[in-house]
Amino acid sequence: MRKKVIAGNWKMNLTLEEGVSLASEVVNMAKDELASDVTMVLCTPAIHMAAVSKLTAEVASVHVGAQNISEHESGAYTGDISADMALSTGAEFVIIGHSERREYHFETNAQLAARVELALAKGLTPLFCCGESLETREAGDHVSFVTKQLEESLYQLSAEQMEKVVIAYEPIWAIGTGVTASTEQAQEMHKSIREALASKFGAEVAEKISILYGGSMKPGNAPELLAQPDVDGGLIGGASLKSRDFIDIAKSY
Ligand code: 3PY
Repeated sequence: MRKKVIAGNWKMNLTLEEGVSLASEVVNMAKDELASDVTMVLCTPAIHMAAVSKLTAEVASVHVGAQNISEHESGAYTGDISADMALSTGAEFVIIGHSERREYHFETNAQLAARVELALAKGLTPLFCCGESLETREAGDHVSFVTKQLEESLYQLSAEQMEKVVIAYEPIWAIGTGVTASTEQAQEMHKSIREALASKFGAEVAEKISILYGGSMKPGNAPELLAQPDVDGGLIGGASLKSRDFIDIAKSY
């Protein structure tokens, strides 16, 4: 059985007070309503993580994640967050390679490979993001583009390390646009990601890896997306900022 993971990416939203209030609503709703086999992750801005971790400690199914870490252990990297710093707040997960970071911060596949390795070495679970632009999809190159992202950031891992990674497929054209990939498009890509992982790490490893869909997932489309055989969860943007919507997505399996 693969892990069912519903992760919220708050991005650069909410003051500390607003974030604590949202997290506390999510924790209370999760306690009352959430099935025990669903793992929820709140990927908050870095300054919220310690306070939110105190709240999520009350419920086994809700965890905290960082939105990024540095590939360096520590040092003169102004503004960056290290894996140890994230861990010290209580975070257990970390998003690596979100398309917004690839685009606005020019993160490369090689840099992301180093971050995935460091996260694993420190005991953080990487939520590794991949996904193609509209241009790439329209050119019919989406499968080869995403496979290359996997090859260049994950294929250096051992099978044992790979089993600990969660993948999030996020087509860039569906992020923050309100456009969602059709269930067929999502399933096709998730299946091809699993096949690529199987050919590199073996079918047994690939079968264990949770692959999340990200890109305008909301309560209305979550049940259909989560019903696809290779869609194991979601990385949720805007809808994770509303406690009711976020919990309803997690109840959509
Ligand atoms: C979105 O759905 O907008 C996301 O980017 C989730 O990470």
